[in-house]
Amino acid sequence: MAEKRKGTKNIALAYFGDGATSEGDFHEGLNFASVFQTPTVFFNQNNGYAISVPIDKQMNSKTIAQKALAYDMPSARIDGNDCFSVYFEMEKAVDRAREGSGPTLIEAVTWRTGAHTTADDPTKYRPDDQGEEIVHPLDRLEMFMKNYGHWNEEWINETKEKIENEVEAAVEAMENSPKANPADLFDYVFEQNPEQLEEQKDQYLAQLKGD
Ligand SMILES: Cc1ncc(C[n+]2csc(CCOP(=O)(O)OP(=O)(O)O)c2C)c(N)n1
Repeated sequence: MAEKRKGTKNIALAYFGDGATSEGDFHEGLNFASVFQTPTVFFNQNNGYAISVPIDKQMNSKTIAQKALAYDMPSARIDGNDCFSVYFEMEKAVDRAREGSGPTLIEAVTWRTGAHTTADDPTKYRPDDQGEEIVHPLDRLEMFMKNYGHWNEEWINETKEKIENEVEAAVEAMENSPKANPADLFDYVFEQNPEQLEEQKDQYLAQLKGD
């Protein structure tokens, strides 16, 4: 909305999971964007689970895309594992936002191949064979490129090497960056910390020092 008021062609992209759509903020956000016709694209990554909660236990609607109807907002439910579908639907929504035609909701249906976090164990709540048939989007793209004669082994290898080097350089830069000051966790929220927070800060810093 700020960009709209400033008169720029900038837009905002909001990425969120299926679980996020059951939070109030999602609905407030959609309503606000619709009322003020903000240049926003809401991109929902529906991977079927909000940590351990399957989508049919989390909502009673058939799709996430249909929720846009209530806000009179265009929406699309697409195959989120299809790079082209994601690209072209996103392009349409971005163009619409840029030309001042308001927000869009995209529901990209995909699958979480691994755990939610390292603390999560999906074997506890997902049948082992569920999602077995899903082909990874990059593997699908590779198959497409090979089938249609766009696969250039040399370019692929060069690109892989370039990306690996870029990631390694970023990791090295990160590892060599100055260590954060743990006291920052407690500072800069209140002008003056409440007593309890000061106490926690002292305890925490003492613990880090091994006192
Ligand atoms: C406001 C708020 N409520 C609850 C949580 C706890 N929480 C963390 S992740 C998560 C589920 C998110 O589900 P989804 O949006 O589908 O993301 P995904 O599981 O696909 O990563 C919840 C409930 C939180 N981080 N913030």
